[in-house]
Amino acid sequence: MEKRPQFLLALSAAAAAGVVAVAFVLRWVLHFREGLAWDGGPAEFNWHPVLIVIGFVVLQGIAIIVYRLPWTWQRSKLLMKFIHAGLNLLAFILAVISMVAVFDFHNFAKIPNMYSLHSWLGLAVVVLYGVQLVLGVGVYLVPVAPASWRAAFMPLHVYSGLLLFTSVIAVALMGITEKLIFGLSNPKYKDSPPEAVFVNVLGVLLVVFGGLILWIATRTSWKRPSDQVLHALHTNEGGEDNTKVGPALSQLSAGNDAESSADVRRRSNTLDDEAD
Ligand code: ASC
Repeated sequence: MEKRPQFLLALSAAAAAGVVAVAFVLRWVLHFREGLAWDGGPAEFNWHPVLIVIGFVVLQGIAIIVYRLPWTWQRSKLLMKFIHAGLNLLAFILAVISMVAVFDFHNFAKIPNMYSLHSWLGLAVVVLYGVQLVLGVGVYLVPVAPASWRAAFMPLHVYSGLLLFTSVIAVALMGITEKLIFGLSNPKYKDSPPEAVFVNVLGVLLVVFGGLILWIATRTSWKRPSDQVLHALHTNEGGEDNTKVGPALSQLSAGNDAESSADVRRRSNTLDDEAD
């Protein structure tokens, strides 16, 4: 792997930001707020930020970069796809439970639902995440889609995934801000009580975590080797500098300009199998 120390640095920093963000959201609801319960009250609402940070931010972030972990490159691609899909499914389930907690709490306290921009964008993101999950499983896990479809859909799958992840963080920041404005009275948010400062730091941690995950996910040289080969072939990057993706690409692309995606895919699977 190219620039392995930088990769390990970015990964450790992301892991640290993720762990500290989870610790912060737990301390927020357990120390500054009403704790956690499932009773229709404020302690039920508190599951919302906790499950969003654990599931929708951190687990989704891990799901995005599982293919980048060099020690998994010896494992089959199929296993990694199950882990990627499984983590995303878990993140989706936790996001849904976290929304049920909010609706429950609102209905119990007779607070209107779905009036804020946070709620509109949040619901949209959860629904679209579900669509992304179903399409991802349908195209890449169920062995029916032809390789040409898989390849054609991949840029959209990657783009939507990163857009959804970024949106989740943006919507979480809106939710945090809302809660601080609604929840703090005497002293108010504008008076910067300890809770306000603490939770502002949680927001900063979410942005740092998101930024690191996006950085790791968008470095082509940190891709799983067999995927680098596919990427280079699909984008014609292999033309000038074959050394970028190692000897596998030179072998694959030599005299293979008209190679079909099916061939590429078969070869890619072979590469994966060889690594097993
Ligand atoms: C898959 C898979 C990939 C892509 C590729 C098309 O199912 O494992 O790496 O689709 O074949 O981009």
